[in-house]
Amino acid sequence: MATAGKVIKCRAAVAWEPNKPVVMEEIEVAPPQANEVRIKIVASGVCHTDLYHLFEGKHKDGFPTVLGHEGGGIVESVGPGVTEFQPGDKVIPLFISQCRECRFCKHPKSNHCEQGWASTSPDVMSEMDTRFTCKGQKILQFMGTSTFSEYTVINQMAVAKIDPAAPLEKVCLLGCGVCTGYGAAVNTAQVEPGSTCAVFGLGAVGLAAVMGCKAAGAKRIIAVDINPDKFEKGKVFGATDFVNPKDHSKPVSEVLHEMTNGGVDFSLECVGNVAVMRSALESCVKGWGVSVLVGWTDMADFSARPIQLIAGRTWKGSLFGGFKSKDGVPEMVKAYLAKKVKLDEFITHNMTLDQVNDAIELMKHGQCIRTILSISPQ
Ligand code: CXF
Ligand code: ZN
Repeated sequence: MATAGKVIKCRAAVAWEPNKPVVMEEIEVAPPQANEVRIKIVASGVCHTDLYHLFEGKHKDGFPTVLGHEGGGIVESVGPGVTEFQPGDKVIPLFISQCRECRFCKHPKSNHCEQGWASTSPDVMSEMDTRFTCKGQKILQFMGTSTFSEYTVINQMAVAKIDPAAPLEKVCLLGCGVCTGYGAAVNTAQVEPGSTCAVFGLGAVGLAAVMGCKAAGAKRIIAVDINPDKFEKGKVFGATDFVNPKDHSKPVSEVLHEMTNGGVDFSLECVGNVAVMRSALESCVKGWGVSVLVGWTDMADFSARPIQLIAGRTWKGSLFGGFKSKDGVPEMVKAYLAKKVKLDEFITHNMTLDQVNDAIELMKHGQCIRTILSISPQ
């Protein structure tokens, strides 16, 4: 490549400060250093976590940054020591790494690799080390990825090589939301055939959780959302029953207990709201019910009565659906190509990177499931 070893000037959406529209800027992207890969980003989804950082997060040191962490692209060049990737490879950036060497990578039950940004700066959700500059200033890389940019640089332990036949403008969704929801059902809850499940929140993560419950053989999947417009999509992914908590005067957990003769086997919270987390737990059946926290927030504590767990319920959480990222993403890409996993149905809008602020507004007002931004031509 003519650009290998050189600084690339390209376009990126820079979030200079919280609560402000992002700004399209020309940035400089340094060549990849040892064990790093420079990637031309082709497409990126807009995930709620991008908005969380911009509008809700703790905002400690997390700016200026380039948001975006649900992308797909093509390797432009590789740094010294990289043997696994070559220019032209199709890849998905990973916001949790898989170094394969740390205690967590070696343990079969965890995907919490110790090597990535999340182990050093989970509060600010930004990586301090960066290959970006703009107007003489260092620009942080959000969640170690930054996919709202034509080019980015990522350590190879946080990049997954995928099937060259995969359409990047669809499989980019496997970089966050779809793996997060699907894996929470399949890997973390370990939903069983014939079981009854409840999914709270029908955004992309919740819909993917519904799809995971169905794939695992659940017989009944109760979708819970305060916006009934989302129920139609819920049906597409396999939901069998629909509950709008606003239609009932009693707590939604009581409604679910009545519908299921004592509570669901598995519940998944896909909102990121501590009151909903409690409802999801309380909706489970005593004795064996399992409730999984999938939605993200670090702004409030949660609470519940100890009897809920003493009575035999299990409360657990899931990050990136429990998938070991470098292993899991290529497998999910294969599952999409084999039509075992849906992706197209999540996409409600397609835009260009220049329209990123419109995409952010849509998401902010709950008017989309996923917008795909096209970033660079393939
Ligand atoms: C995120 C949620 C916040 C912590 C890291 C993972 N999921 C994707 O957006
Ligand atoms: Zn995300």
